[in-house]
Amino acid sequence: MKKFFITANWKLNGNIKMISSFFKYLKLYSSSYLEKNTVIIAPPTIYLERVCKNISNMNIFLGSQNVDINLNGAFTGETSILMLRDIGVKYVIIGHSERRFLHHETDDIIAKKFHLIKKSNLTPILCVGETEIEKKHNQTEQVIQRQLNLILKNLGTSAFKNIIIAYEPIWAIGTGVSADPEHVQLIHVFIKNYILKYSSINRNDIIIQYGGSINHTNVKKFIEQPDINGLLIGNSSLSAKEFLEIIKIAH
Ligand code: G2H
Repeated sequence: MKKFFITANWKLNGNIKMISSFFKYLKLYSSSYLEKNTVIIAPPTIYLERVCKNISNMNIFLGSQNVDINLNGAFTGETSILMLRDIGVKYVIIGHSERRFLHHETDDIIAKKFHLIKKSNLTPILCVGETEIEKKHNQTEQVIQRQLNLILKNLGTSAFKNIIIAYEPIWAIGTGVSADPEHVQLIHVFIKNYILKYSSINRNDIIIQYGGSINHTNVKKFIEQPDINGLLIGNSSLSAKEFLEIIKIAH
């Protein structure tokens, strides 16, 4: 059976004490549950190394929540892909709606980041998704196409090899109201078909996570959908107990 990809996106949360108790709990109770799934944890940049030490003998991969478009130089406050790779990061989240809207990241910036991550042999987790208004106007597919197009244009048919896409309808993020799993399934099929139109990759190699208000009570129906290949989890990944509950259900 194919692996399921579960990413914890801690966003701007966590501290030294939380990290220590989080991994103490996971080490005690996770045992075999981590093996069947690919589990990725993306803490705030300042805690990447600390998390890296904690996962050293666990079946968990290190993810970053962001990366700069520059490799080095006079860019105060930024972190480059070379630095992330240097400390053991394997996955990088880009295009999250919080970065698109709060940090004014355009499709162009996101496409540059995508390219850089792939060139460095790390795996991008590219977030796409529509706002509530766009959904009301039936523009979901159009918005997602726009979010994918620059990447396709820049990288061509190989663009979507060895990457993860996360479909995150913006209205479902951190609201406690998740999307309807069957609707998400349809959107994932749409994304896969769109990618396959322009790529030489195998359908089974396209990995699409769903993100938006996932918790242990609503996760089962998402996991049951054939084209939901993983989850990007915010709030519910901050508690080791809740996060592990979700992993166990996906097991
Ligand atoms: C969506 C998700 C994780 P949450 O942003 O990326 O957050 O699970 O809190 O809705």
